[in-house]
Amino acid sequence: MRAGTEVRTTCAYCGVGCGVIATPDGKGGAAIKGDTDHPANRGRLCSKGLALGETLGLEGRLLSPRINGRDAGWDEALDLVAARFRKTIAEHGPDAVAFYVSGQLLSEDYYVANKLMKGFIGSANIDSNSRLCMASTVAGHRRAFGTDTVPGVYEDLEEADLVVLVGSNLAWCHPVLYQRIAAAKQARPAMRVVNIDPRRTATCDLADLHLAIDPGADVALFNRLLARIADAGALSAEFSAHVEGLEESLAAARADQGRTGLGEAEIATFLDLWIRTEKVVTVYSQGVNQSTSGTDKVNAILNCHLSTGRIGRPGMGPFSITGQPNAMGGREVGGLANMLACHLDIEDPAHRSLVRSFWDAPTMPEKPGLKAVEMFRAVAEGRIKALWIMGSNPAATLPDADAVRGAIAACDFVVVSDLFATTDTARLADVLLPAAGWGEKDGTVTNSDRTISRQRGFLPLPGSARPDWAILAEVGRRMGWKAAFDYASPAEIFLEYAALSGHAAAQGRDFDISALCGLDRSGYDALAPVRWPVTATRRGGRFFADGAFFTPAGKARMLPVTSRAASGHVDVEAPFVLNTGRIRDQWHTMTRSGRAPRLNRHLAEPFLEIHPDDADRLGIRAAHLVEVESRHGRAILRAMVTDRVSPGQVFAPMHWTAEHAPTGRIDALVAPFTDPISGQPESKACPVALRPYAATWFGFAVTTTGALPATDYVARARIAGGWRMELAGAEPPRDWEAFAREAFGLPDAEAVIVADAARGTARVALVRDGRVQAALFAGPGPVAVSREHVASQLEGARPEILSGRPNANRPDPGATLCSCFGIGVNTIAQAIASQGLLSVEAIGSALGAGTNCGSCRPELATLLMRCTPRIAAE
Ligand SMILES: Nc1nc2c(c(=O)[nH]1)N[C@H]1C(S)=C(S)[C@@H](COP(=O)(O)OP(=O)(O)OC[C@H]3O[C@@H](n4cnc5c(=O)[nH]c(N)nc54)[C@H](O)[C@@H]3O)O[C@H]1N2
Ligand SMILES: Nc1nc2c(c(=O)[nH]1)N[C@H]1C(S)=C(S)[C@@H](COP(=O)(O)OP(=O)(O)OC[C@H]3O[C@@H](n4cnc5c(=O)[nH]c(N)nc54)[C@H](O)[C@@H]3O)O[C@H]1N2
Ligand code: SF4
Ligand SMILES: [Mo]
Repeated sequence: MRAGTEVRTTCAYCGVGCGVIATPDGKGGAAIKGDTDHPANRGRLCSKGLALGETLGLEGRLLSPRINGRDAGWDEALDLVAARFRKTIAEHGPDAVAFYVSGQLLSEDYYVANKLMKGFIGSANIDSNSRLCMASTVAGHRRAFGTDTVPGVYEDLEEADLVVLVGSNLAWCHPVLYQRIAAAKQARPAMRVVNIDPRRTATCDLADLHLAIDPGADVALFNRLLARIADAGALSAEFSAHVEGLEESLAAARADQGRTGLGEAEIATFLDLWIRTEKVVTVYSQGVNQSTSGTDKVNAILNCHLSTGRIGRPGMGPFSITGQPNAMGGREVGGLANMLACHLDIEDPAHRSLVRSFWDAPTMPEKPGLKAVEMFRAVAEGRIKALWIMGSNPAATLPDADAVRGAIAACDFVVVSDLFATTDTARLADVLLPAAGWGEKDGTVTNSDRTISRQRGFLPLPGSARPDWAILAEVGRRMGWKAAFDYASPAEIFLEYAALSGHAAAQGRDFDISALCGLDRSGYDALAPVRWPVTATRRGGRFFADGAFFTPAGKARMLPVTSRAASGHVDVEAPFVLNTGRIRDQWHTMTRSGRAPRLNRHLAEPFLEIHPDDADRLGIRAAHLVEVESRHGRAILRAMVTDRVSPGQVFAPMHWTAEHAPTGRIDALVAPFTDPISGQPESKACPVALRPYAATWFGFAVTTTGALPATDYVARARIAGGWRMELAGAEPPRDWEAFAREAFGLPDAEAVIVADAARGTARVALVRDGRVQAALFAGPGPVAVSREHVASQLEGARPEILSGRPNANRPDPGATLCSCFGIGVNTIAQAIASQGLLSVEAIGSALGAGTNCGSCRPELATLLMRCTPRIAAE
């Protein structure tokens, strides 16, 4: 793509699916802005989307295939993969091999992977990280609707009079949707928002009511709602003709004695509001899905909408929002072990034979394959002997992650396709295949409201990297299926897929994009965002207002469900419930977002939110370290003492891996409990024990080298020109200079040392040619230096960096809140106080903070609340 040419594509991250305009600079980078024509975002982008340009550099990229650590050519690598898979299948049968794929693949990649495994290898052992993400929703939708259909569209969130968020930190995880709701609420102040989450998150800023529900108790609450709907005479007589199972569901709801942890008054407020507001959308995400009762939670929510007929009409309906950019597309292509392409069912013989004959395939599995957690158990037990992982980092993100890491390491033959060789999973591969990444590859993704958008390449393929679909098709051909995998472009794959969807629709399925199978190559290249269904007669609307469902009887099914406690409540030796999730500026295992210095300035270290009462009782001090232990593993995290979490509950982010903080791998602790129906793991309620970590020294460092010190505790993050690190240990080093040289890999640098033996503090700068290569600040307690200042001084730094703070005339900005303009929390607090700022808008006019992407606006509002009363009191 010529430098300066604008290319329309779709964001690489979340399921909002924002349109992005990338303008390549001709040097491997690109300027990024929001696409005002894209229906998902109309020009808005969040902090992560805006920083995409900072993640494109080739540093650390895997640029050629590798076999057992040595560079290899594609022919050798692909022949080896094809031969080892063929041999394993010949010796042990098709179920001895597996693919673990990802909602971050494009639909075309995903379609080919699924076709190869199910139709040609003849096993259903292809599962996806969507099992950890959307599986409970898929199962709940299929139970209720007969298909995995999202009934609504994004506009419903704006047209609703009540938006209920259940287990969703929308402000941080779907920021542009959050802003759409915020803008709608500002325009129509009568609109109400309820947030149901055990934690008080940034999303609460928009909420009129926050229900800090007990972990796992959502079924109990929505059963209360269903019973009350009936009592209040709010059942829809008209819609009931389209629904089965009302009586049984109502009986189960009335009988449910489950506790919610909420007060009767707040429950009553919520029930009344829901019942009296016809236009209600219930949005839900991982607080619902990632649970041992995830599928029942989904159906408990759907029951309420079905019983009132509030579904598929403007401003009303249940709304599952997807996580990954192509989580939805993966469901459509049948990327889960229990699905076939185009929402066809693996258990249905007619569906199997349709897909088999359409593909002209030699075989088709008759039963579902292994779901993610079972799949890695089978790897551990040696039942799976050849495994191919694409676009995911399961050694860090599956529950019981240390066991998963061990299983992958011990597997006979492991192939990993990724952009990087250094992920926790890639390090375990026998064969590493360099995949093309965002900005380099072409295809389609489907977002949360069924809108299909093109991702378009605007950079050349780096090194010998190839798109995933092309790698998969090559392996298919080398395994002997030349005609079936004879694709020359993603367009050919898409057209085949669109044609199959027409046949699926003829079998009574919802997913139908058959009108797109007439596209030619240039039509595909130019494809504008389009919401499915896309048929000769229908385009993109809502589902189910007409009462026509995809079950055999054509009716929706309400399901009797009963609440049960999360597995997190049962362990006396591990009395805390560990909840896990996301932070605003990082994406999963940080392989991409972690490269953007500006995204590391918000929260640079793994942490544990713990209630002040619990912290007091256990002697855990703010900013000190805390050791967290479960039956499966152990982590050391920074204590963030806050009443955002309730007593007895703690929260940790999921993002840190061995690459950035070896003791921060939170999934090492998470127990592999799964939902009995969906197989989705309970990532949000694991029993753990806590204790203070007895560090005798703490350190903060900046370095130009990438070396990861072998200290008891380390967390590193990229900054301009190098890395910043937090360090700690049980035994203080005897010689700080020697320690620094070894830790940062700088044996020959000159050292400048300022030490205070009495206090036990030391500051060491390692210098080469007058330039600081590393600076370490250490002491017996958490070190108080201006981290932002020190980090900003690394490029071209002089030994004066050791003062650790800016000159008196340059105040310390504090941790960055507004990442677009790089404005720190201290700067904002200072302006609130000195200028008497009273609103987020006023902060914006004074400093610019919050006026670009808006992702920090909820935090600005919280800061205002904290700072303003103090001003009033002064
Ligand atoms: N910044 C950022 N955004 C992302 C991602 C990212 O990595 N970073 N990842 C994307 C992906 S793949 C996904 S799946 C989405 C996830 O998006 P979300 O689901 O919004 O994010 P989480 O932080 O995983 O969890 C949401 C909330 O569920 C709450 N919760 C925990 N247990 C319960 C419970 O029992 N009941 C209820 N009601 N709530 C509970 C948690 O306290 C948490 O605040 O985010 C997407 N967007
Ligand atoms: N404790 C806990 N665990 C969780 C969760 C939680 O809330 N709590 N959430 C779960 C959820 S919802 C999800 S979605 C998962 C996410 O977990 P993962 O999918 O394992 O995490 P990512 O870091 O997104 O991994 C994506 C990998 O794909 C690579 N990659 C990027 N683009 C491409 C490409 O185009 N092709 C190829 N081949 N590779 C590419 C990246 O470099 C990265 O290594 O984590 C799950 N795990
Ligand atoms: S909300 Fe942010 S991360 Fe999600 S698609 Fe839009 S720009 Fe990307
Ligand atoms: Mo996800």
